[in-house]
Amino acid sequence: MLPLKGFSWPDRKAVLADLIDPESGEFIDRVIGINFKAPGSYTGQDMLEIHGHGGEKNILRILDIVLSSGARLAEPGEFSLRAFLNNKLSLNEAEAVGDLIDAETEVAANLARRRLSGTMDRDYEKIREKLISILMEVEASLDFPQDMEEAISPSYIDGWKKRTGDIIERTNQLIESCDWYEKIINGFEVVLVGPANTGKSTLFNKLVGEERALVHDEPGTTRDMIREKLVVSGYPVLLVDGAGWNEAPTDLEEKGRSLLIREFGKAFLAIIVIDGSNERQQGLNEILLNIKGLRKIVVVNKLDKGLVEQQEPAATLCRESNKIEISAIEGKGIDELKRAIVEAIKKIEPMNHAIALLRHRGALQELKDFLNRALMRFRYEESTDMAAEDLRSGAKIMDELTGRSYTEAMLEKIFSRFCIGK
Ligand SMILES: Nc1nc2c(ncn2[C@@H]2O[C@H](COP(=O)(O)OP(=O)(O)O)[C@@H](O)[C@H]2O)c(=O)[nH]1
Ligand SMILES: [Mg+2]
Repeated sequence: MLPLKGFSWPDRKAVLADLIDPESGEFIDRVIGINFKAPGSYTGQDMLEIHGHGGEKNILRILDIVLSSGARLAEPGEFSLRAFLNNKLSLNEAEAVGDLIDAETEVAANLARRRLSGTMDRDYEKIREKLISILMEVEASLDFPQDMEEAISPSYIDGWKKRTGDIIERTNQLIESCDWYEKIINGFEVVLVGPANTGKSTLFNKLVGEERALVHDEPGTTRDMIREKLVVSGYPVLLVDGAGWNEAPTDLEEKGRSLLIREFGKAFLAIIVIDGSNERQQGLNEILLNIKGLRKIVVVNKLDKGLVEQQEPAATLCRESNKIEISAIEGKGIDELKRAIVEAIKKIEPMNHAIALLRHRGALQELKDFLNRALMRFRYEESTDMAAEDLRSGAKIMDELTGRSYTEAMLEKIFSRFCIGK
């Protein structure tokens, strides 16, 4: 029993109490104590919360008294682990708590909240149920072939095919949601690209809000790649400034260019910056060739100098895209550009379904492979028992994803990233 004077242990009621040092009898703090009787607590066990006045010295003294009265400090994640073991929290919800704590942007926090509200568990449960109902029918057709003669008729198999196909589609959406989540954590990579001297580095600095990249009127100033993380309307963006394109690159510029080309493979979006005060854009054809297939925003810079009519291929590019006219130096059009970046991001946002955990991507991929195999066997009317085996493997994966089966190592990995007290 803790040395709390006046504390009378009612369940789930805040009680004002004086905390006394049991050794010296000295008054330590006037605290609020809340007693939670099992199973009505976060962990599902008996719990006592003590709310003292803030301040490091005071809190440490309170902690000291609690510890010398027989308590011990919790391991990182121990509260949530106990909550999981006492069925207060699903494994996925516990992990969402970790994600919520780690979230660096509002969007990431919202995704974690969506998971914490159980949307993902509900999605997984639905998939598991659907999968098991197909499996049961297939197994029945194997166990009682005579009774089920009808059941293995083509119309039945068609039903299995369709239902398996539906689960595959759902699994695909979840895998895509992992890609989205990864970008929410690591940032949507946006690469600035264009001929030399069009103002890419000036724009980079403007977007980042500091003088990060060197700006110079001499072409070829930027050769190395510079990256900076920024948050645009709550979305994390990894902005990359690299070498420009000119027609006779030096060795060093050539190296910078190949670095940039490699970057295009990972990028989410390219911002093509052209100099609107100049009618000819060096190397633009080659640039366009290199960013083929990438999402694009065209930016016409140096609005303050007055824009001139563009020669090809810039003329066509401007006509066919939603170009944005800006002055990087004066900061004109920057908000519009930011809006366009956010719009491109939002286009791929998974709206109406759960966002899976990154840790689940591998398992979801495996599930999809098993289901595709089962589908193939149904389609080519290969032996149904092989299809059943694939479905069973898929169901096993769903047991893991729903937290029905887990290993010590998994728990260790999930809960060890929590900080103490969670
Ligand atoms: N007038 C004007 N000059 C600009 C603008 N943006 C960049 N510049 C100038 O263009 C030159 C090249 O800029 P920089 O950012 O280094 O271009 P980069 O080679 O594309 O990175 C510098 O002299 C800048 O001051 C702009 O919006 N208006
Ligand atoms: Mg530059």
